[in-house]
This record gives sequence, structure tokens and C-alpha cells, in this order.
Amino acid sequence: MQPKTKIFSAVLSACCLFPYQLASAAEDYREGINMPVGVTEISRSTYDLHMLITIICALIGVVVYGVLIWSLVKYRKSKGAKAADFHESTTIEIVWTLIPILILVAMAIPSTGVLRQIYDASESEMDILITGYQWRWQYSYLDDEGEEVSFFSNLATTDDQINGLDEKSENYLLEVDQPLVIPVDTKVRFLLTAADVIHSWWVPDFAVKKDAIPGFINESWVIVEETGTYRGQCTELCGQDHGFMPVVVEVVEQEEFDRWYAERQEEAAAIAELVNQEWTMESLVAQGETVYRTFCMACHQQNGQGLPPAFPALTGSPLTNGPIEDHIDVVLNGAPGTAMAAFGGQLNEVDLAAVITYERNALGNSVGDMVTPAEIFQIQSESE
Ligand code: HEC
Ligand SMILES: [Cu+2]
Repeated sequence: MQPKTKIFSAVLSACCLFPYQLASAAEDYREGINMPVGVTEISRSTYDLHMLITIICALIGVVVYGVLIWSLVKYRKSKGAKAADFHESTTIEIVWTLIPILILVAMAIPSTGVLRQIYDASESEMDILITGYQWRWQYSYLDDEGEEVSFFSNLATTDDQINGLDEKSENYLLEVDQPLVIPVDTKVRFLLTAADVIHSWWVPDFAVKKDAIPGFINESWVIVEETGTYRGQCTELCGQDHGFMPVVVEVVEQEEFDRWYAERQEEAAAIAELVNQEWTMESLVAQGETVYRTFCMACHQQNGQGLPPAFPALTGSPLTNGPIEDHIDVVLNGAPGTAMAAFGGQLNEVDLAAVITYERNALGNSVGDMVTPAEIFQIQSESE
């Protein structure tokens, strides 16, 4: 081969190999910088689409910059190049309009197919309502029969880890007390909404990232093909603890799911029973501490000092030390227009009675009165 031909064939083969090199490099770095392939058909299609478009864009880049650099070198002034001085070339204008249009249309065809699939939430075998709260997720299984299963999923990472006093765990800020549990190989439809501000429910391995908007219901769906634990986050800036409301989904075999679901139904029935149990001040305060740490501490702080002026102190506050009716009212109905949410719909009667009794008899307060779960139940059913 002539030296010139040799160089030419080397360049040509490098160009042809380029997409493969890019793809295999992407494979290597997938865990690190690329998006995950995931565990659903949609996530795989999304990944393939992403790779295809990236490669097309990279090739366009190579061609455009190739021509540009080649022209700069070949027609440089020191070589005595003279600029052409023609005006308007209809042919060139048509060519450089048509080629991008054709490329865009070629890219739109596979994308439209995947988008149509993503939006087809029909014929689901199970429906789950996901509600975003500042700053936790609520999962409600929409079941026509039997005891309703609904619970909150809270961050499980300890404060000491967050404050750097303890070593950070493997799933730091990506762990919750109660994960969402769904069966494998089942079409699960998610209905997403929010109770306060806009949140967004995101699990990269499912290729699901959907806004949860107050007053709207958005839809999404999955058929997860592999059992396992999948993690994600709220991906809409939603306030102070936006980075502290992770998503954890446990995908299990159908029998395991049925067992878990039956247990949750029994628990719901047990709570109904707990409401009518005899409660003492001590047992309520003990229970209330856990509730307070999970639901109230973010704003009112561990010791009840709050963060004035935004978040009032509960220690020594006229409200927590005044008539208990007013205290109950704030906790059940919130303070409209402030960050103080209505906890009446978020906590069960036992937890509500416990946290109110706790606030009156701990955190430096010692009012000495209490409210029972049955009384809370009474108040809530009267206001309905
Ligand atoms: C997102 C932040 C936030 C969280 C979480 C929160 N609160 Fe509040 N809370 C507030 C704010 C803000 C106010 C002040 C409302 C106002 O201006 O009337 C408030 C006021 C109160 C008051 C009245 C205090 C007073 O002296 O006026 C009580 C009682 C109270 N909260 C109890 C609770 C309980 C119980 C929980 C947990 C179940 C809780 N709060 C969780 C933000 C929060
Ligand atoms: Cu959020």
C-alpha cells in the first residue's frame, strides 16, 4: 500500500470503530457516569435510545469538526488561500436544511415508540397512590376490598451520620424505615400527587421520574423483571429536607408480597384496636417521642427549641402549655399559610394522641394533662 492509502485506511477504520469504542467505554463507565440500564423493558428502551442518540450526536460532531479543522488547515492564509466571494447558494442551503431534518426525523421515530409505551398505563394489575409530603412519601395500595394498606416512608439515616458524628452507612440518605413493596413481573400503576408542594418520584432503575403535584394526579407504571431493592430520591426541590426524602422499592416474589400485604392489613386492623385500648400518660409520652422524632423534629428540633422565627419553640410555648383543645387543633389542622402541616390525615389516632401528650409533658413542658386516641378519633369524626 502507498503511505497515503495506509493513512487513509487507518483513519477510515478508526472512524468506523468509533461507535463501538464509545459503546464499550460507556459499558465500562456505566456504573459511574452513564445512566443505568435498569430492570424494566422501558428502562432498557430508554437506555438504548440514549446510547443511539448519543452516538449519532458524536458522529455528527466528528464530521462537522472534521470538515472544519480540515478546512482551517488546508486553506490557511500562509498557504496562500484566497477566500471565495460567491453569494447565496440555493443548493447548499437546501442541503444543509434537508440533512438535519432527515436526521431529526430519523431520531424521532424510535423516540416516539418508547414515549408511547411510557404513557400506556392501561391494564394495570395493581394501583398504588404515591403522595409527596414535606418530607416523606406516603404509599396507599388502592384495594377495593379488605382493610386499606397505607403508610409513610421516612428517611432512616440517623442524625449522627448526617451531622458527621457517626460513620456514614452504605446507603446513606437512600434508606427508609418502610419501603414500598411490589411484586415482580406485575404491571403496577403509580398515581402520583402531593399534599403540600411539588415533589417528584424518581427511581433510575425503573426509568420512572414523575412529578407529584398538589391537585393533580400523574400516572406512571412499571413491570419490574428482577427482584431486589431499588433506590431513588425526590427530584424536585421541595424545601429544607428535599435531600432527605429518598425512595426505596422492594421488589419481591408474588407469594412474599401476598404474605407482606396480609400482614399490613392485620396491622391496620390492630391500630383500630389500639385506639380503643386503655392508654396511660406514660405509654402515650413514650410512643409520642418516636412520633415526634420522625415527624416534628425537623422543624421544632430535638429539644423543642425550634428555629425561631421560622419554626416556633414548643418548650414553654403558650399553645403547648395552654388549653389542650387549641393544641389539638393546630396539630390536626395545621396552620394554613405556614410550614405547619395538618397532621390529622398523616398520622393515625394513636400517634396523634401520643405526640400531643408528649409535647405537653416533655421537651421541658409539664402541663400534666393528656388526650387519648379515642378522643382524637371522636374529634376527627365530628369534624368530618
Ligand atoms: C415543616 C416544618 C414543621 C413540622 C415538620 C412541624 N411543624 Fe409544627 N409548626 C411549624 C410552624 C412554622 C409553626 C408556626 C405556625 C404559625 O405561625 O402559626 C408550627 C407550630 C406548631 C405548634 C404551635 C406552637 C405555638 O406555640 O404556636 C404546635 C403545637 C406544633 N407546631 C406541633 C407540631 C407537631 C406535633 C408536629 C409533628 C407531628 C409538628 N408541629 C411538625 C412547622 C412545623
Ligand atoms: Cu420532595
